[in-house]
Amino acid sequence: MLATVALTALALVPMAAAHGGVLAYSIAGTYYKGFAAYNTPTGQSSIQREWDTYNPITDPTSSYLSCNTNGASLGSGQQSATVAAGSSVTAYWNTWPHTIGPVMVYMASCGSSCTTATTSSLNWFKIDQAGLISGNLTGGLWGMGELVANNNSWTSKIPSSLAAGQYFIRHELLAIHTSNQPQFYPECAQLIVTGGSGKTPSSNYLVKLPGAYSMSDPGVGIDIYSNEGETNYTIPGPAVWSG
Ligand SMILES: *[C@@H]1O[C@H](CO)[C@@H](O)[C@H](O)[C@H]1NC(C)=O
Ligand SMILES: *[C@@H]1O[C@H](CO)[C@@H](O)[C@H](O)[C@H]1NC(C)=O
Ligand SMILES: *[C@@H]1O[C@H](CO)[C@@H](O)[C@H](O)[C@H]1NC(C)=O
Ligand SMILES: [Cu+2]
Repeated sequence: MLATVALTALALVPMAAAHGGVLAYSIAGTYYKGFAAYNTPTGQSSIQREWDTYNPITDPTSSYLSCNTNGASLGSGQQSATVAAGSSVTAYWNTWPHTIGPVMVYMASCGSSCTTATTSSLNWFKIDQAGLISGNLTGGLWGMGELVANNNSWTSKIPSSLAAGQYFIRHELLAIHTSNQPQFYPECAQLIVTGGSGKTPSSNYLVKLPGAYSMSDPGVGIDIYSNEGETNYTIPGPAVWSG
């Protein structure tokens, strides 16, 4: 019995270690711990929405695509980071095991409250992305490789003209090392943006998640090994809105 329990625990660890997500943030210089996946939300307090597993989402139309598994709010434990438009946001992952695929960062306005918002109903816009930076599909430098080289972190700027208000920031890694089997790793955190100059993205920059991606997108249902000499990659989703 004890042996069975020990083996089960051992079997789970490598799976968790093989993937992961955003564990913490530095927002305009202040450090915030994220939600602790694999733990009950009861008693947790975080700016990050709940997420329950280090495993990827493998269906681009999954209902969890916006903010990961059970991305419900933490009730009274749910917090938001107050930050001026134009500030930098750094997300920190666990030791990230994948280097092939793009990094994408989105935001969405929540209206009056992010804590009560249903993330799949929001209008998301992209503020940052990096796909194939140089070289070819199998041997080149990807956004995700740059993330790994940079202390498993990614820094983006909140557009300085963005209208003040309550927003999500959503970091997404799309690992494409397995042929025709995308792996999406999204995590969301709540922000209260101050300052700015009242600008908002027009409708052609706004998408629903799920809704923006499909397996037929060239950058989603992709077999990099059958096209390894190619040096172009089409990052899925809308164009970046820079304000
Ligand atoms: C590297 O990332 C960790 C969080 O994973 C952070 O605590 C540390 O400050 C970072 N180091 C540097 C040099 O930024
Ligand atoms: C892809 O890039 C790698 C690294 O530069 C190189 O070794 C390899 O030959 C390239 N593959 C093709 C098919 O061009
Ligand atoms: C690379 O460009 C070609 C020609 O435009 C296109 O057909 C192909 O889908 C692109 N590859 C990727 C991975 O986006
Ligand atoms: Cu993985």
